[in-house]
Amino acid sequence: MKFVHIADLHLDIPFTTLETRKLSETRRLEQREAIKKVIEYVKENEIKYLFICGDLYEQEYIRETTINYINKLFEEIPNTSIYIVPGNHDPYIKNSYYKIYKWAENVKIFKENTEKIEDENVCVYGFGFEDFYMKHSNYEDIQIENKEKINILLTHGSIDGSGNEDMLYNPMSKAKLKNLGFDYIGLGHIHKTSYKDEENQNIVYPGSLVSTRLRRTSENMA
Ligand SMILES: [Mn+2]
Repeated sequence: MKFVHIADLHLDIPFTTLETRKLSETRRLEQREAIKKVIEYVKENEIKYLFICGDLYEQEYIRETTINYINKLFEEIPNTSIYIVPGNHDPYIKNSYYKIYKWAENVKIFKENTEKIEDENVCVYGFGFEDFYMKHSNYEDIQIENKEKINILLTHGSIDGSGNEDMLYNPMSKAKLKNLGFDYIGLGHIHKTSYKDEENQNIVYPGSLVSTRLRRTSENMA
């Protein structure tokens, strides 16, 4: 199967570390350009699945015009199933666009309780944030129902974190995730790609699509 997995776009983040308002606006337009390129790639290559693993936008700053913009892009790839797991920056809260907006028909948005979407060959399990923090999830209890299919888990959170902060964002253990037996686990939250970790090609942080430079000192901010 072919899929595209992205995360941590943080659309409409204010980029306050940039010197001028104009530069910040330019960066926000570059974010739009980045997701547009992803959609074009998906369209050209007839990719059947697009996984967006959290922090697609900034709950506090996201504008409706940006939501309209990305939803329009989603409508351009009606044959692609788009699966979104909300993260800690775009949680599925009461007034969230995930909840109140009428999204394109090919868009599926997961919530806190794990759901399973199944088609002929593929089973996608997903769960996301319903608040700005998730100290605990029931990921250890997820059971693969059909091992004949390709099983994929999508979520947002920290793996093997040791800091207090990691514990607030869906802390999970890599060993326990491995034990679940998924063919691929698509994650978001850490902005640095984990692809270079050759032992763990099936537990993947794609990295941030556009560097958000939330803090100058760390590449790992989530
Ligand atoms: Mn995050």
